Amino acid sequence: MNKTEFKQSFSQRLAEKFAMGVADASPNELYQTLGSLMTSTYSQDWQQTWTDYREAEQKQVYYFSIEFLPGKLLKSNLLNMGWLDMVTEGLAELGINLDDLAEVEPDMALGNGGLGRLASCFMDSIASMGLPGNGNGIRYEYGLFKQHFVDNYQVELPDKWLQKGNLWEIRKESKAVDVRLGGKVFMSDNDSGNLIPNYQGGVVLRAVPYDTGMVGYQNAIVNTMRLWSVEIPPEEEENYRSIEDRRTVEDLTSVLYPDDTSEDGRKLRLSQEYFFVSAGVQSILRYYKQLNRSIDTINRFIAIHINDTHPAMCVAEFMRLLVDDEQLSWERAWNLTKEVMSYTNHTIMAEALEKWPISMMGSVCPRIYQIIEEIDRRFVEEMTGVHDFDLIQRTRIIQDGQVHMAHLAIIGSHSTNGVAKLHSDLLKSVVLHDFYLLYPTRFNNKTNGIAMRRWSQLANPALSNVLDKTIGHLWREQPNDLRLLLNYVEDDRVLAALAEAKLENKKHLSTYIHEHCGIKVNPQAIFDVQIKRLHAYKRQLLNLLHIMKLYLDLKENPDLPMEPRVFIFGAKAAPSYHYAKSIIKVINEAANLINHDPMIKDKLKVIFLENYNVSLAERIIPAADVSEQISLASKEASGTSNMKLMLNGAVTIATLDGANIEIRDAVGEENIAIFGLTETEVYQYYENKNYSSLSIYQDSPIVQRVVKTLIDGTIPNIVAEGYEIFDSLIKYNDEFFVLRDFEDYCLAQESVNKAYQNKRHWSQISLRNIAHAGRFSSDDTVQRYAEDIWQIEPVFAHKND
Ligand code: 26Q
Repeated sequence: MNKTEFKQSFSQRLAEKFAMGVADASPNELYQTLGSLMTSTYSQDWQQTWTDYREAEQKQVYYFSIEFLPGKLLKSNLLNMGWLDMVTEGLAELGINLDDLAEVEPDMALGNGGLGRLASCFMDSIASMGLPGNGNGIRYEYGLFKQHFVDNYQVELPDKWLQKGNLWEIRKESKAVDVRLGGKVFMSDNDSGNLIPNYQGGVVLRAVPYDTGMVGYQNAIVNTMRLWSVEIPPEEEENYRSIEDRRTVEDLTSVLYPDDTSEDGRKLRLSQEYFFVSAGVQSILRYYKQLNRSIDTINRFIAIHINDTHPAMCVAEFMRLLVDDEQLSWERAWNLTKEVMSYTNHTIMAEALEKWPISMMGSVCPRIYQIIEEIDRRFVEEMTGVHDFDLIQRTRIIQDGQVHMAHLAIIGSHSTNGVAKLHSDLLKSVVLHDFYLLYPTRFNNKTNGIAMRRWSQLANPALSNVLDKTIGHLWREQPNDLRLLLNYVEDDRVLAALAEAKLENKKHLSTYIHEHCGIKVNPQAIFDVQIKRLHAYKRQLLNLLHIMKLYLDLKENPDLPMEPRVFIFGAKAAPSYHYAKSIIKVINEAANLINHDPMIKDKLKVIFLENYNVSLAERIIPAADVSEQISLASKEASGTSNMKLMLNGAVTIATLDGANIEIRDAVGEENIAIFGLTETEVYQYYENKNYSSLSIYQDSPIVQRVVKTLIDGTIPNIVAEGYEIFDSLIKYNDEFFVLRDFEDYCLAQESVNKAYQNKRHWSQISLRNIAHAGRFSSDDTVQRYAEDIWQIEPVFAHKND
């Protein structure tokens, strides 16, 4: 399609859909029109992709994830279709600004943070690499809550993202499957002497898939993200007369759990897990049977990936279908299951390792529980005599009345990977060491990556233009080409152009800040950014304490030589995470104090932007000068905002944690500010039990002065929260070593301040960060998953000409 044809089709579609001309249409009507033109165009490729996979009998991967966080799809689909420039220009000629339409689309926020966003970066990359892969998840009626600040507290509002419909999805009623929940099960022999399950009670629910096309980057490939929604099967209607009964069913896919660590498991969450696992695995087997191949070769055609433990029941559900329905022997079924399954671990935090009480699992999915018991029994039997008793007890699936989901995922799969080098090493040496002894070859690393096109071309056109002019266009497809920038590290014109692009982005963000917070910030100041979920281990508190130090220093000496700084936060706290919410309150109150203190002027501003999400990330990241990656070493599995910020030229202040280490290796020590305890030192403290935050507090006047601002009235309106945080640091011995790292952090901050004073030098550091970011492309990451774990290969893209 060319521009003229596009304009014509667009106007025609608008007339058909809304009986309107461009002048009368609202942004939403224009958005709907453009979207429908796009979907009806790529649907041919979508169908063709599927046909090609089936005809070639391609091995396909199914990425099971209880969260996906795609954000908005309009521009990314336009880019991938190769339409972005044409549509931008065509619409402009019709008097329409594409960005105004894009604004209308609600963020698809079916995830909490890193894990969900990673899944969506992977979906983009899998399609863009031409790899046969599908997403499998839940179509939540409500996405992650919307965050508002009331009286500087976080308040959660429902995210009704589907209210105006969702033009990217297709409801596929004919592909629905039934999922059984609850009831009882007992096994008996059938006529041919095979053991079969008999179910009593419980409910049968319909899982209806909604498919969304995952458009590959200009390769005519469109893969599928399949999200399941619950419905009452029409034939069961009479059993669901009361509103209450109906509601218990609808609840199943109603809301995303807003916690990014599992606290005590709730029954509804377990039901959600089984629901999407069972629906997904059943539909995979239905597809496979259409191929008319022996069930014994299913591992050559299907790979199932378990994204964190939430879908770990895939192991047992796959066994159930092979053993109960296909009547395979346990041994055959088990060998196939292990070959099909693979698992990614995203955390070492003990409280986030999922466990379910056996009574709950027995009541939600009794047959699955039986199968897990049998897997556990055979595991113990197989290992007895080979490994020592204690090791077996520590690694078995069922312990102390609980089902350990990570154990199920590891035992039932052929691959377990971490998400950054350090994290994968810690899995082997500490967190999952026992399993490493049992299955050394199953462990591997796959460092996370990001969808480069979204986080550079789409989010940062100003930088992209500079790159095009400097190193040509190829980086857009080959992110490793960003290295060519290094040839310009002494080129003043390029350095100035980079600085100019950054300034432009900072001006845009300043406008947004003014509109949303009523605060004027100086675009020439250092924009210092910490954006991620609010969590004690991520240490937003450390950032705040340093801000308070700067504040006190400035109060003492208003002429302090210091580059003006704007500290920018974006973070949601889990609604039930009291401490995290207190941190938000305290940062907001400190911001209010500092921003309105006439003595401070433009030197220091603190901005906490409400409702951090993918779209807000796309505004903040291009404007960032400094990237805060300050988790306690060993606690952040990888991080991915660190990669996005680096790609956009921000300079990182970091602990040696997660992928920060690989970022340092990429850019070199002179181009990153590293501080703080190493993971080894942290573990030494654990071992020797010799950390005392109190003695640090007592020995350091600076620490004392800063920590006291929490309780001495310096920050107003935070009596309860101030004491809560003060106590966490002093009375409860500072679990995340904030005080231990404080002074080193201040030094790192000071070095950043110094570096910024020399603008040319700063631009050079920034350039080196951009130049080395290519290695974190999720295109490469999924390629490694494809080769090492899934054993899938690209299809040759068909040509649609
Ligand atoms: C579990 C049970 C009940 C309710 C909620 C949950 C739950 C939900 C989400 C547990 C964990 C999560 C999300 C975890 C997560 O986002 N982890 C991050 O994953 C990123 C991608 O690998 C890493 O970069 C981050 O380091 C890691 O924190």
